[in-house]
Amino acid sequence: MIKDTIAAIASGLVSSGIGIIRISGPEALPVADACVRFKNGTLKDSADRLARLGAAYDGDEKIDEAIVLVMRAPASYTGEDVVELQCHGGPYVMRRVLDSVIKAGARNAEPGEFTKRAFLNGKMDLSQAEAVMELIDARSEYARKAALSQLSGALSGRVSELREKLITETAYLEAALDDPEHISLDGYSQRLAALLSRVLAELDEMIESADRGKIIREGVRTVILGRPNAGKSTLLNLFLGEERAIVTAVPGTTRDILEESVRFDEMALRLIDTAGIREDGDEIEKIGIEKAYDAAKDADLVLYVTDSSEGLLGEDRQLFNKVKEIAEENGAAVITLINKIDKGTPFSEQEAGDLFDNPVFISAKTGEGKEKLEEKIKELFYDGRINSAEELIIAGARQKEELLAAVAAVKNALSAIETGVPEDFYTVDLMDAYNHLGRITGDTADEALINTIFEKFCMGK
Ligand SMILES: Nc1nc2c(ncn2[C@@H]2O[C@H](COP(=O)(O)OP(=O)(O)OP(=O)(O)O)[C@@H](O)[C@H]2O)c(=O)[nH]1
Ligand SMILES: [Mg+2]
Repeated sequence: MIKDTIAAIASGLVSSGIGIIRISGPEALPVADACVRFKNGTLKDSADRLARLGAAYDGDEKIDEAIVLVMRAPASYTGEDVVELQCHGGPYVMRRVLDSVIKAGARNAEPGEFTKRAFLNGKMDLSQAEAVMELIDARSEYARKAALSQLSGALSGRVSELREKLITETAYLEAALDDPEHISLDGYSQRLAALLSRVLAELDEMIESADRGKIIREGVRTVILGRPNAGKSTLLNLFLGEERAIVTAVPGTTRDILEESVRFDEMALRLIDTAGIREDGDEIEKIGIEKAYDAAKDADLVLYVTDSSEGLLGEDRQLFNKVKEIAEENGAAVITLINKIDKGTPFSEQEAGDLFDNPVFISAKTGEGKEKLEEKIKELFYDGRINSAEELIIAGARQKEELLAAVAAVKNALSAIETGVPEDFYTVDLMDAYNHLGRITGDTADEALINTIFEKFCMGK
């Protein structure tokens, strides 16, 4: 049973128009009463839901004006009595109000503790609670939609359906084993095998969604590579719309890795600018080149930039082949940018296509060709891989592990059926799959798992 009352700044410690101090727990109303005053009356006997102008006090000292919101249990975010004080959004003001609330008997909330209470009070399941953070962290339209659909229970719904099937079969099996005179298992194994194959297919689909999901959540990890002076930093700046990276006519300008997030359409890219690759750089440059190769190793996409005004240099092709090898080894896609077309291009698209993968003609300086590049990225990473927005169900890394464990258990059951092992052996596997899926929704989650999930939350959520 949760007995204590918690409080935190829910709106983040940055200057903003309004700052919100959230109080939740059985003593939320008396605690708030001790630190707010109204023209008349108190919160103790307020309506179930209330919004009222008052003032936040520390003892007899007025700290700020505040709109006071009351949401009584169970109709609140946490399922407990909740009071929110909306004061002015200055970090200092909010701290003073929070201090006063703590003095009045609340305790500082741990990160994610409000949402953890919502979970413990049955307001949402574990995958929905995880979706709260995903929605806060969403960097693109796809990420937002995926998080919202998980928050609305789409993933939990599918997982629960599968669990339902597994438990129904287990119950039937056990009943039959207990009462073989009345319940026959003739032909049952075949029916069960067919059902488990369908379950497997669904699990596989969800696992696949997790792999796509990483790109949707975090953005396409895009590493810009090429020879010195090809225009890599200019390209980064073009995407950012500002002079973020230093650009000069001197080859070897960029020495270190530079990482920035950009958005276009419904997607997000993590763009990584690197040092131009050549043999004869100085010591600093050599370290930069090392880092460039390292970055390429965990890229989803490599943008290989070449200076077309220099013609089709042999060095460029050599480096391209090396980069392509690294990309292929690590499962990354490659797009070649034939850059500086504003200076005129001494070769055709056909010739570029023969030498390089996915060539896109572009001028990083003028922006010509940027749309074609975006189209290409969309084609490689999004088209046909993302279902319609409404059914955007994407499993996260943690969920994927449980799905994989469930797959292993279902496969065990299937091979037990195949080898004709007695029925009571498969119930163990079915229950195993059932329990792993339960860790996604939280039905079978232990305290340690729950704690590790909520520890990652931000303060005040
Ligand atoms: N005309 C023209 N010049 C460009 C274009 N892109 C880059 N440049 C110029 O090429 C030079 C090198 O550009 P950078 O963006 O610094 O090239 P880089 O690949 O980052 O070079 P390093 O950091 O040295 O590896 C600069 O003078 C840019 O202004 C382009 O599309 N057209
Ligand atoms: Mg550069």
